[in-house]
Amino acid sequence: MVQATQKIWMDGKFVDWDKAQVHVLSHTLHYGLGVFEGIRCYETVHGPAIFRLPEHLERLFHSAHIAGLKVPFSPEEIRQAIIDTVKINNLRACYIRPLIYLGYGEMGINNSRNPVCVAIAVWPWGAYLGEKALTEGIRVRISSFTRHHVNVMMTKAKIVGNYANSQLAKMEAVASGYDEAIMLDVHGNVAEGTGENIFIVRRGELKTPPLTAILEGITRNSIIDLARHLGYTVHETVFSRDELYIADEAFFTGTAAEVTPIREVDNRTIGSGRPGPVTHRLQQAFFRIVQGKDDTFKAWLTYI
Ligand code: PPE
Repeated sequence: MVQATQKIWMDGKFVDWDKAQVHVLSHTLHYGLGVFEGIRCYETVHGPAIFRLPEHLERLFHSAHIAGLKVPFSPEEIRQAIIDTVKINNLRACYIRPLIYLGYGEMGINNSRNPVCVAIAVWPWGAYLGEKALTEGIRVRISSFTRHHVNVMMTKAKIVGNYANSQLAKMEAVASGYDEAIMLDVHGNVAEGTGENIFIVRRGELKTPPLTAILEGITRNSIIDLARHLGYTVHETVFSRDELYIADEAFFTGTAAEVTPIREVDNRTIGSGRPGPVTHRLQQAFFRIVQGKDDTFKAWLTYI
């Protein structure tokens, strides 16, 4: 169960966690058009700080723009509401979930007369794929489900309905004994995890799929910058499933997943079967940054 906190921000007001309710005929609940964000607030050596808040805020509004949702609040109002929600709940570290959804009004596909509503909830969320995932790596399978074609769903937008595809892949992977799924795009190249971007390391260089059928991950972007800063070459390029099999290292990135090593794909060991040296170095550097211990990337933290 999600760990309840005190208050949830709904359309400009704080309501008690248990009273944060919507009507069962809320449009998004039926037709899946809504957009959301996933953001982490970390406990740092200088107090709680939100990781890459401006970038998450920008992506939230871009998602709404792509989805054709007119947000009845300005980015500045939502920025302040996010900070206030973290503060009022007295949490040092938490996951932050802003959601823009279509509320109660008309039924039917035409949503033009349904109100656009906004909610912001926060809760403590530990290691997404388990504590051991971060230290030992996870076992994944290639999904039998394909990631969205670019003109079927808009994957640059974090649209609620995009996650039906993710859930099918996730449930299939878990039911067949794996920790997570990797989805291929319509051309058969590696796309992303159900809630993560993916990187491989081959011959000392990093590869990550280009921004076509995938979410433009903010952790992905951070790891690219960080890896280049540490002197690695990073290619944003397509690669196939068999190249993933013979990678020296592989890992997922995401707000929830952070930097999670992948130790096995389709029952084939990746590299040594342990988190590799490049993955380990990037993971350590990432955690130092989010804990406020690395001044080079201090602009990535918004202290609250
Ligand atoms: N791809 C997908 C499909 C995705 O959902 C996420 C985040 C990413 C890539 C990584 O993006 P970023 O967080 O900006 O680095 N998935 C969010 C939802 C996870 C959930 O289970 O809920 C997240 O990590 O917050």
